[in-house]
Amino acid sequence: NGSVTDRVKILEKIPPVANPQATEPAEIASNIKYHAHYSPHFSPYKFEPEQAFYATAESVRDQLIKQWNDTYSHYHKVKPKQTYYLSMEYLQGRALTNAVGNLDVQDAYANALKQLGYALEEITEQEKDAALGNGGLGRLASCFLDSMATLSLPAWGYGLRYRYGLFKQLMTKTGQEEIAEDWLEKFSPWEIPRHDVIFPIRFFGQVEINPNGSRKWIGGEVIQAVAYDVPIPGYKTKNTNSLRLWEAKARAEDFNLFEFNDGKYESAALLHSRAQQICAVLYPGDATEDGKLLRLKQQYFLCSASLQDIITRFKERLGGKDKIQWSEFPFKVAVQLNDTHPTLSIPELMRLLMDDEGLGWDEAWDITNRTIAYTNHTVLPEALEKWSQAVMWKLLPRHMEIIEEIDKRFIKMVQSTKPELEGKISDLRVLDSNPQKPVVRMANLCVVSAHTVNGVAQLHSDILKAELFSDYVKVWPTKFQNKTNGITPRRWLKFCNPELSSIITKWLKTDQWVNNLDLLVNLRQFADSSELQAEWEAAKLASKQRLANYVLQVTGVGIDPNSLFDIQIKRIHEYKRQLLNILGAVYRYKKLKEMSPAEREKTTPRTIMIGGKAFATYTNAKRIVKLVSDVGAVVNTDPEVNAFLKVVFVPNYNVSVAEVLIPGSELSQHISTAGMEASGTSNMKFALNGCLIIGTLDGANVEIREEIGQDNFFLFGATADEVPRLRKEREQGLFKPDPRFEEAKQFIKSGAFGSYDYSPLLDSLEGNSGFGRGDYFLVGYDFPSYMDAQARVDEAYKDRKKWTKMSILSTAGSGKFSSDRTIGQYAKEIWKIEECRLP
Ligand code: B1N
Repeated sequence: NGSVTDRVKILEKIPPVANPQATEPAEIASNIKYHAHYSPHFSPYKFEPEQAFYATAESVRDQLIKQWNDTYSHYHKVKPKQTYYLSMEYLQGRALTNAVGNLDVQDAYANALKQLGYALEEITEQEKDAALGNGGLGRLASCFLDSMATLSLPAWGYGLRYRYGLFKQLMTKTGQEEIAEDWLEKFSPWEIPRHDVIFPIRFFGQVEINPNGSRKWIGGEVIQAVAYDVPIPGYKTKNTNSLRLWEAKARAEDFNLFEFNDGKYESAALLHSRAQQICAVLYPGDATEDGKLLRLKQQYFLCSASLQDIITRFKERLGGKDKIQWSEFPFKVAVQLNDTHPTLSIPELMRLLMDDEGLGWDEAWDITNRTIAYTNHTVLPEALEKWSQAVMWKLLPRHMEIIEEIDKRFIKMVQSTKPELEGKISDLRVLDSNPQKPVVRMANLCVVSAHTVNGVAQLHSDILKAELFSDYVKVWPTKFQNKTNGITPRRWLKFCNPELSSIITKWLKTDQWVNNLDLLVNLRQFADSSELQAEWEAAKLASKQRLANYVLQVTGVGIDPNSLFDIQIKRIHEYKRQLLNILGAVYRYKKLKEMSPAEREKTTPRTIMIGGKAFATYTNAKRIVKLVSDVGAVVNTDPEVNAFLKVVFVPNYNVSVAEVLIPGSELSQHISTAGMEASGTSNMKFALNGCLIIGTLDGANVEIREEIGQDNFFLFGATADEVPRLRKEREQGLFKPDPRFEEAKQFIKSGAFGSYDYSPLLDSLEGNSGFGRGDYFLVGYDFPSYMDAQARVDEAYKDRKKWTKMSILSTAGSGKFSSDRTIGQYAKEIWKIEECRLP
């Protein structure tokens, strides 16, 4: 790592040669230099880390594009049934490490960069995260893309190319502040603009009835959807799939030259600026009417562009046959809706088939039903989408006609086949015609229209069948399935934790576990080996050290790698109960203060780290963030106890921060109120990296505990079936709080952590406060069993041999949670698609 001039000198010795097929380090170095030299983005006379990143990425892209084109022609030739995964969110994170890893050119690139005076790790750090998602649902979509390519499945993602993704979280004196994160500031080397793939998208307007009775949607405003393709390489396969992101663009003729020349600059470009709004930001707040309309426009934009594209490809692959066999469509196309956000795909497919292709209702309905499947990701009532019928009639009049017809036919079908459900029809209907506020219930539209509905963990799927969708089960007993979520072992073990990965490969004598994660069970037989344990501990310590360096760099707080690293990272939400975690930390701090120095020495030193973003308008979530950082400020500077306890709020949690935190974790918290977290996926990432879990019987925790063994899981708390009764008892004033819970709250109220007004937060924990929801999330009820579980953690950590064994058993039991397993099940049990591997 020399100076800039050294680097330029090194660079001068390497000839710039465009060579997309480069495999040798010297050739790759020349190809990187070619991009540094001839790509117009930077001065060819400089070669600073940022420019080196872009040139390296462009070199990797050369290889990706080759494979991506080959994959496209292969699918085009073989014409397999293909899946299209529709999602409003993708949390891709960084792509460079993943691309060189999946292409298996990591060493060659590291070597090439060395010749150019750089370390690969230094270059990968330059990349911005692509954060086109909010949390678990978006990251799941990205893990799925990785697995679909790795399994050589003909399966593409569709999404939106947001100009600004998830905000950047700044921590200030007042707590969280949001600022726009400019992931496209320079440009993204991973996207291929497709000016040849473009579709018109209509909004508003009216429905015209033709003399033959057919209908046509006309008028309103029309904008264009332009495709940007992101190549998705698989691991140990040449298959490279597409993530197609749509961008909104006004037509040239919609720029009003006449007005512009007349000095009316803004109104001249009105349609251009309206088009720009559509992909401007991820999930604009829907508190205002305008925000709501924009979100609905985004959803329709994704659905319409994707379905027009899918139909175009279906016709192309039929190869110009004069009569299109529409009955073939469900044998060539599977569409998966990632939650209800792309529900408008249902009426849009109906509209395209009937109004554009001339099919009748029954045929169009049969095709739509056999094509579309829906995944539910939440039972939280506030997250179940409902759109105002009035807004829908205005924006999408033809779709509302179709939705009304679906609703009408559904009612008739239930009345004739399930008369015993007569009394339930008003709840089951797609339209809620409550005169106060008539809405369309998107989940109902999905259940009524899709051939399959799935939940994302066994417990969640059981709850869907027993509660949310129980009456639909009586109508369609076989429609409901479970597909427990998974995570990609490439990004979440092999690439983010190379130390642990090499140990696993060494002991299993194979690296096949990377795409056959079930092989990890073979580690069980070595769990008692002191040799493996020593290697395992050394790897963990190295990751903890790297994490400690990171925390110091971003917060200025020094943490001790010999303390127990305890982490909770996820979106801040009351049901996820970060408040339970911090109340536990407050109690621990108070007890440490009361101890004698000799007593303190006997405790297990801990570093509690909490990270996550609060939705900008979710005030209680923001108060929790503020409380965590205030507690940290006091505890970390208290010389009496700060050798035994640190509390750190890790700012701006995102995918690449997770890649540093997870390998360095020893205990992670997945402590949601039972029944509320549909699955969770970070729990799987932690377990895979040998981190023990303290958690409730919620979401995928249940299955993780089954797989790794109950002795290796710190369980506490009420179960999902007890929750309704406990809430009722709480309301009736029958709850007797544990004195430790009262003590922790009182300590905060006493001002120990500053004068910020925490009363709205603390009041939300009270039974009949009228404020909040009377401890709706049962923090008070679960507090004592949580503290007892934490005491078991402290004890267990003292026996390091035992702890390391438990850690090995966590990794060994995580095979089930590979997204390769999940996607294999979707492919076989829902999509009915097969591998289509490039020769
Ligand atoms: O989806 C994840 C699960 O692992 C989590 O448990 C679940 O909470 C998460 C509205 C959502 N459910 N619903 C959303 C996201 C964005 C939005 O605008 C709802 N996210 C989840 C993957 O299955």
